[in-house]
Amino acid sequence: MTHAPSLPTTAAPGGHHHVGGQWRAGASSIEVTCPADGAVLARLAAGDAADIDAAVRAAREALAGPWGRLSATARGRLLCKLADAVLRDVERLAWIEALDTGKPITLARNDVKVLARYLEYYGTAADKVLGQVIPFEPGYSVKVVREPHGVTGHIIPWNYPVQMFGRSVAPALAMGNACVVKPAEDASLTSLEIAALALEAGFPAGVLNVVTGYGDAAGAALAAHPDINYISFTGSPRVGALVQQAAAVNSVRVCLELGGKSPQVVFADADLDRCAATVVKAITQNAGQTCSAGSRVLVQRAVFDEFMQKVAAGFEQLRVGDPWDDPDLGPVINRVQRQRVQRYVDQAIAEGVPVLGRARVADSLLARGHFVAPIVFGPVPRDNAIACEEVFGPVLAALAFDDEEDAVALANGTDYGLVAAVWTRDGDRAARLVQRLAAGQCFINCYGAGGGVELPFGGVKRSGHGREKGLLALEDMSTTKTIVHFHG
Ligand code: TXE
Repeated sequence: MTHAPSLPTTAAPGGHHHVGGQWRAGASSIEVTCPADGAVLARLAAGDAADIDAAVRAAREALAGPWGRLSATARGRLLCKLADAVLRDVERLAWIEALDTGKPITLARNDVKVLARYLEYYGTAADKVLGQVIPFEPGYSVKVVREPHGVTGHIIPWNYPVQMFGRSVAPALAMGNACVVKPAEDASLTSLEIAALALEAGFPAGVLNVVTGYGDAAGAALAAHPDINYISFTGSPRVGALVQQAAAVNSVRVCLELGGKSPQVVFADADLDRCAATVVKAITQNAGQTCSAGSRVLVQRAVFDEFMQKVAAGFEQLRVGDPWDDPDLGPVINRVQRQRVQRYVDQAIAEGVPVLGRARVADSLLARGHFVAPIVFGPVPRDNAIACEEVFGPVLAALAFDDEEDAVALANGTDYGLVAAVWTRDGDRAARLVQRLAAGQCFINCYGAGGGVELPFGGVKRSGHGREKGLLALEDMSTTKTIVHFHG
């Protein structure tokens, strides 16, 4: 296909939020463009504190209404019905997502299916969250029950909008919270569609509200709102700190997922071919705009050249193109992100860091879209910016290490700690290594492992705190009440 398809029909009228089960007109509007060709797709409402306030009130009213009295089983059924509606609309939602974010259509389809999987997973788990009975003094019965926080806020980034929606919102709904979602200004279209589908699936009005707009207005108002009880944020460390500060004023619990500089540690005895293919994909999928992107590869010196030749060959074969041509990777999200990535690349080149390989991007694409050429550097000096900072683009930094001790020091040597991988045929070494790696998720001889919704996920150090995905998310999305009954 050489021409962009047009945006599928949307339930959302342009310039509206979804609050209290209704479309709410916004004060002014944001132009939505496709990152691949700049085509104008839609207009979004630029929400402000009044819109956030209306959404929080709608959520509070929903908690006081039938939603607050629904059984866990009934809540779960609604989530499963929403999953069915999402699966029925996979094509429509995937095309909206692909055009809005620039990601290849196959990746967008997968993201929508992952959303459905989150809804189904937490829908079927909703009535399996158990409490505790605690032995205490004679004459007392003590139990601990799990309760929802109340109104939960969800600030979502633009890199995987539908997936992040599912990851953050599905466990919150399963536990009986009412949600206010602030999607990223660069990728809000699918969030509005999911809100409309939730209403169709039978969720009471006000349970799931979406306020679009800029971070420093709508996002900041949500983080600082005195009547929310929990906030989940995925984005940059800078804004994560702002969100945590704002929430601290109201003593609101925060879950932060702030990205990473995730290392893959490759020993000489690894399956180098399978590893090289995985390393290429882990930093180029979604144009490198993935919190868990494998942005550093640490290679044992003895096989550095041999292994990096394979990785470089993989980079050179990558197809960069428009989302509708289903390439390996599309453009990055916007002009600012493209400039940010390009600055890192230009600086590394100016500093003389060797380029091992890069993919070609057609001039016609570069002229009209926010495309960047995937590139691999190495050996990168250990203190170089591209070895330490999150670039959030298809830029891989390769570094050499000597032995296990050196590998651990290098792997743990950044401010981040989200994901790490070890590649070796020596099982004992792999077990030793993962014990010492500072990361919330460790992989052995694989990476990303299909991104299973069942696998708890979250960071240590500056990658954030709190746990999403898996059953642990249900704990994060709820609080406990201890009930002490004296009966003599
Ligand atoms: O993120 P922001 P940006 C990283 C990545 C990227 C960098 C900048 O390194 O290059 O961050 O991206 C909302 N109060 N990640 O500028 O600004 C904003 O509207 C409340 C990693 O886009 O953090 C959006 O909804 N909210 C990452 C969300 O925060 C505010 C995903 C994220 O935007 C706000 C994205 C404020 N003051 C970027 N300001 C990951 N961990 O996956 C902005 N927002």
